[in-house]
Amino acid sequence: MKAFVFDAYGTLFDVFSVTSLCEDLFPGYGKQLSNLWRKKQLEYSWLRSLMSRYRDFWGVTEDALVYSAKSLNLDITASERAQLMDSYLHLATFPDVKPGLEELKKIGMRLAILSNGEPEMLRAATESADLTNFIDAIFSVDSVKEFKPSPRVYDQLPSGLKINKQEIGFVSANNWDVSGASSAGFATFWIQRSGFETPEELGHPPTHCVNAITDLCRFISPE
Ligand code: 2OP
Repeated sequence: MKAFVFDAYGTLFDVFSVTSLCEDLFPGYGKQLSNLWRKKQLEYSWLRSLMSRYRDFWGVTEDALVYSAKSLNLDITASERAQLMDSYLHLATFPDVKPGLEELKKIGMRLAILSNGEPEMLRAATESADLTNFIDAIFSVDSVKEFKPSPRVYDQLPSGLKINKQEIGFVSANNWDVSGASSAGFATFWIQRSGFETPEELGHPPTHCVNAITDLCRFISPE
């Protein structure tokens, strides 16, 4: 294994760090709004792939926010919408992210991101979270105009990193994303932070399950 490639939203960045702003803007609805927003964001990405109607993830995320607010009967102003969208550029990272990436970098691993995110939003979130020094490359679905779990998305990794598929480990906390990467032939690491998530019934299980990014270095044998 020469490189670890990480999913972004839900794996490095905590998409539910928007919940407190949702609650400030819509008291009593913070949790519901942030949960529905994430659920619809993913649904729209899958639906758009099936419809062959790609729209970048920033647009998909905004559409999902508008739908979610409407469906909860929340009157969202243009400025509230902009504030919530802006929070996507400054998401918090999970506590294991920085120490885990630091350890992997120290032992010489190449580290990259492969995400549904559109390149500019990924760059902004990476910079805001102070991860730029750890990440060697950022790959986005935007280059293939189809969302995960299309195999075309994962297949850009070997040529992008200029290494063999067998030398790449794909890391995600999103179990369906792990299934997609496993199905595309990559070694996969499912980050199960809560430890009790149900594996997908999609027939392509993770190669390894770990509790945190800090557990990944034990899979690398010293040279
Ligand atoms: C990502 O591609 C799946 O949202 C997740 O970053």
